Amino acid sequence: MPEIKKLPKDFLWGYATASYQVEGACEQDGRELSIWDTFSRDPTHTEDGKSGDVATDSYNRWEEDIALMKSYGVNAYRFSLSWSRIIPKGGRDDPVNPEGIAFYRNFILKLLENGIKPMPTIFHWDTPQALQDKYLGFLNKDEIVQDFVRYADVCFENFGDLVETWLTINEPNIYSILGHCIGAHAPGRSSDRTKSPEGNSLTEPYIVGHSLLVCHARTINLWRTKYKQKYPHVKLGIVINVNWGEPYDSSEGSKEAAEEFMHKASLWLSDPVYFGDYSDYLKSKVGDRLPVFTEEEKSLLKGSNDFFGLNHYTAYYIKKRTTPIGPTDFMAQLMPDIEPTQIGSDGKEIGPKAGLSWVRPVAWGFRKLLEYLYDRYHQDIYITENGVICPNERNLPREVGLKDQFRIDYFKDYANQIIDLVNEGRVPVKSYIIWSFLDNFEWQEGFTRFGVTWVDFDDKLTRYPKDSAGYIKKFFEDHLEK
Ligand code: PNW
Repeated sequence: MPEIKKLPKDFLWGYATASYQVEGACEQDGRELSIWDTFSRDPTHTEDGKSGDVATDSYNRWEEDIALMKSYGVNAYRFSLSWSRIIPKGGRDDPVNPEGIAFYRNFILKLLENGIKPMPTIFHWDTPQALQDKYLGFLNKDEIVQDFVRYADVCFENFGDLVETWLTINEPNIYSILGHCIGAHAPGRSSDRTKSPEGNSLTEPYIVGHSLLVCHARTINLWRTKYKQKYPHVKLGIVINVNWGEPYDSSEGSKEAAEEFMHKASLWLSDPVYFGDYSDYLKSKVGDRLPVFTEEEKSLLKGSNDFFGLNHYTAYYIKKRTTPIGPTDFMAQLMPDIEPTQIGSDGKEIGPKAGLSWVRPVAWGFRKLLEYLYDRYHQDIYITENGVICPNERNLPREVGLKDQFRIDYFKDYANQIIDLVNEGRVPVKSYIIWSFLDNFEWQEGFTRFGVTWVDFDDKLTRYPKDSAGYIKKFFEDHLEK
């Protein structure tokens, strides 16, 4: 028997969700609406015409969910806090909702009681509607920053004694682009004038991304000045979505295109966290559409991560654009000269088709990306999301769907990249958090099946473990040092 390569026993592994995708209870116990409630209640905005009003009802089934998670063997759980449940109107002078606080406090205590480390995300896209109405949310940096930091302060004040790992903001790149360029996500501002006559798709994503970064920086500054001394062991970081862009072929053009992809899709919002400013490369490409940080903001941003929070799903080949941009092409408006493709120059597909067109398993891309990020930032990497939907999973009957071998293969290949990199001493990866614990509300896609747990959306939202949940449990039993 070959010796099994191990991960250290403090390696964090478990599953992730986000408040709007699972909680439901959207007007229960004082919660008020977020931009996602408003957006998804318009049936033209989701694939199946459904909203997340009920989602998987995890707000009411939290004890059952924690028990299930415990049975999966995890040692960590990443979830997000709903801003409008904690401060229903969102603003710095608005009242805190005691029921919201009690819910999350009990929830976190129960996780701890079960040996599961809480990894809360402060903001996973559900901006209070009241703030969107009042001043257009993240389009107004000076307003949102004050409200955001007060919200973060309420979170730290109430849960700071229980949490060792905080995620400030989930995927500012996706929130900016999908919400303010192609309009597929809330608040639905878009280049398509029939959807959003007031939007300006080429500048707004950069304004929103900028505000999110300043919110992150000021939240970290708040922590470091007000709480760090009391809880010195606690770590905080922002989460960036980074997919891998592989040059389509060995031409200079493809190499340049791949570099442009990495910068414009992702490094855009991670470089400032390490270097205090956007890269010169990005500035040269985006020009005066890119907002400018003040000197104070630069110094607060630089070094504001204790780790790199990485959400990663897939890889693309990148080449100079040769085909016209489609109206919903993800990110294309912001990078019109380059073209991501899933077919290589050898005519072969980059990976097998999955249940969502943009995700294909490409485990070698994960390895390349982890090396690339570590060489750029020299910091611990926490994988905060990674996952896949099986082909046609959305339409399968349950008995078939529970046998999710496609997902098992994906996790086996991706997790093995981490094990290799850690054992080679090449990249310090400290967590593997899988998207997702449950099938849930997948934003504009409506209800899909990203989970290791099948949720019966037609019958009482009953939960059924898929084969992958058992596989992963055993995988970590075998690979974590005792
Ligand atoms: C992430 N893309 O979103 C989010 O953090 C989760 O809330 C979400 O459910 C999960 O990934 C699966 O999609 C993304 O189009 C949404 O490249 C879209 C993209 C990437 C990430």
